Amino acid sequence: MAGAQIFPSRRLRATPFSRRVEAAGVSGYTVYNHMLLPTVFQGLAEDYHHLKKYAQIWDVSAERQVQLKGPDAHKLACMMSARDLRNAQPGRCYYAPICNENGGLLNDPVALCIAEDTYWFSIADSDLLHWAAGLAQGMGLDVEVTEPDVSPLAIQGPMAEDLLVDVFGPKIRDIKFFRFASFPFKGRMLNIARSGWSKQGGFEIYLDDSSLGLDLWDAIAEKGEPYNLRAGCPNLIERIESGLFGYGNDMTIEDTPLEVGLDKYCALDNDAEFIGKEALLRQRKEGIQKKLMGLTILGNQLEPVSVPLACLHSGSKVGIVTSGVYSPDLDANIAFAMLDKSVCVPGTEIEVRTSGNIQMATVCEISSFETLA
Ligand code: THG
Repeated sequence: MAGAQIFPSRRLRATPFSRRVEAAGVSGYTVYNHMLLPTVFQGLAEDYHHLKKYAQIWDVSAERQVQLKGPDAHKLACMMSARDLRNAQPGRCYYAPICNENGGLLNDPVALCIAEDTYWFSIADSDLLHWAAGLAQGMGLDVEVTEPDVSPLAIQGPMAEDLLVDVFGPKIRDIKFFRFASFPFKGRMLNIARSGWSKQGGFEIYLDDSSLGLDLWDAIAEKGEPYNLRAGCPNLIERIESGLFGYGNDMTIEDTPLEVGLDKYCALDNDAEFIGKEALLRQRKEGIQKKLMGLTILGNQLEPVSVPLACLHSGSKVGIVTSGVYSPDLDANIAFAMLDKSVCVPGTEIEVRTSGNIQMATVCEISSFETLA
């Protein structure tokens, strides 16, 4: 990839905010749900320090919505979601692992209950639309499954709340974590949730009319100066420190929610029915063979992991590093690794094969990165 550019075409979709993202000097993209998702602006570390102090505006349009609408929308949402959505309430968001019949993860969206007969699954990077539409067909359900014109714009960072109060008014403060409410903008009502893929606090605005994208960006940017607002994006360093997993990187169809530590989002102890439940119950009974753990890696500063790095213990392969990077604030290389259960005890020392090197590493709980500071 060195120096090469991503060649544009219709398949690689722009977003309602792309022109502003480019004007702001985006310097790296990834492809996510067939769409451009920024990864870097001024530099991974520069973006990270700024995110932890000020406010950033993120084009996360690539978190596409799979909309279920109709009399059977609730039924389909419940069948798809390992999270118990039977009592889902309009105005609430639910982090909802989606499994196949073997318990393998297909996606890990945020599910929004828009109305009793309307759900949005705000998806990670996989084509969940086809699974949902196929289930609706196969089960003979009365529900429309579509990808509506909805593009999330995130405002993240400790100053995000004050900034959005200046744009949308003081009612912004009343939105609780993982809830949303609707706010007027240019004659439309936009859903705004307190959520987002960082642990610095913030909101996600679900723009449901692409033609207003630049106006929305500009309305926020106009009030941004007191908060040192910059364009940003989900930040690799911050999200690893914060224990946020990325589908396709830290988990795939080969992994179950139990192996990724998402047990608490799975309805295994009540009579909720969902696809994959039997497999997960069986796995819980038999015990998992691998688990996503934290790692601190000694030695050279780690470059962002692009291919899974082999983990070794006494000469045998015991797993892979799925994401990893050097954290300036922790002054440590931190990583997620899918590891054989034999080494999943915090404190266990293993080796990681980085490009041309073997580096010593210590297994830890993912939640313990913050205690390294
Ligand atoms: N926002 C929206 N859509 C998304 C993401 C997002 N789709 C893709 C991806 N991110 C989905 N993955 C996650 C993972 C974690 C969280 C959100 C989306 C998250 N978790 C909280 C935590 O870990 O503390 C709390 C979850 C809860 O309590 O229910 O925020 O970011 N729109």
